[in-house]
Amino acid sequence: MISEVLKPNIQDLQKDVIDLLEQVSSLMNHASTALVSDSAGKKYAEFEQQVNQEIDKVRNLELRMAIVAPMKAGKSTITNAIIGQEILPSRNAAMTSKPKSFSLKSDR
Ligand SMILES: Nc1nc2c(ncn2[C@@H]2O[C@H](COP(=O)(O)OP(=O)(O)O)[C@@H](O)[C@H]2O)c(=O)[nH]1
Ligand SMILES: [Mg+2]
Repeated sequence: MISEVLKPNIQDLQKDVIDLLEQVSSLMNHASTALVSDSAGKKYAEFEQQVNQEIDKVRNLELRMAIVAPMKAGKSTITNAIIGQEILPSRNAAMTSKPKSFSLKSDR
């Protein structure tokens, strides 16, 4: 039996990820400032911006995940398992033959 203490807590995980990304963002800012006269400085400023966008996604609990595999590999099955609902048919035959996109917003 897994103790309650060992169960992952979404708020703690979210905070840890945001803390780490903020450290990365700060490093990128430091590098872009230090290399301002170099072309690399611009690149680090872009990295910083990208990391900040990812921080916003983690704050809003947004997840974008590509699930790509051949037919009948289990894409629909794993999508349903991740979401926790049978939103896609999953059979031993071609069921969902076109690219699908879902947007599920957390209520939190
Ligand atoms: N043995 C086994 N069968 C699986 C697994 N995942 C999915 N399947 C079965 O493989 C078949 C195709 O799965 P599906 O999710 O529809 O594949 P998709 O075409 O990639 O979306 C279904 O009959 C599933 O029940 C798995 O991990 N193990
Ligand atoms: Mg499918």
